[in-house]
Amino acid sequence: MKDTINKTLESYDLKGKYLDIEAINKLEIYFKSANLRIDIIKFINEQAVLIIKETSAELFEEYIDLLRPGGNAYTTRRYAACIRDLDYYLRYATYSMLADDPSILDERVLNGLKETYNSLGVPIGATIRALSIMKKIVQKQVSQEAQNIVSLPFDYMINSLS
Ligand code: CYC
Repeated sequence: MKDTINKTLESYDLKGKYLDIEAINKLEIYFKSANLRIDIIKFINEQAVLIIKETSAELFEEYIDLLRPGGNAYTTRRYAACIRDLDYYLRYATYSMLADDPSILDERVLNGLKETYNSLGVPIGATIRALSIMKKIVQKQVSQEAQNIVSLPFDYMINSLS
């Protein structure tokens, strides 16, 4: 698990160098965005249940067959697994937004996920769609300057599953 600070320090420590202007600039940008990052994750934490509810409602409206016999989210056990997965995506997205780094997504969410989904018949296309719906729902409720911070982890998960 990395963030901008330990990523920068690790690389300068490896070179045995003091932080140069390039590193300082990078850190300054990160520190300046810290309050915004905190505001975003505070908002998402408070709205998490609603965000997941809206995401699943939109997803299953588009992919209604998933809820019917033979669909991957059919039976309450599998429906619950799907809602739980959406919650994982949202929670880890907030961690990644705070760190400004996607490595936690690789470590905790994405490693082996495609293989697991394929072996259980969880449709990856619908999962990617769910991530993009979730991203849109969060984006429309945050400020203009928060848009990139919000989109980064969702785009990262979407790319990794594509
Ligand atoms: C299952 N989702 C799973 C499983 C894992 C994950 C490991 C198999 C084990 C289990 O059922 O718990 C995902 N587990 C994770 C992730 C983490 C983790 C991401 C990181 C913290 O620990 N089905 C659909 C929808 C989609 C869906 C498109 C919701 C977006 O049709 C999800 N995931 C889904 C379903 C299952 C599942 C239905 C159960 C499949 C089954 O058992 O047949």
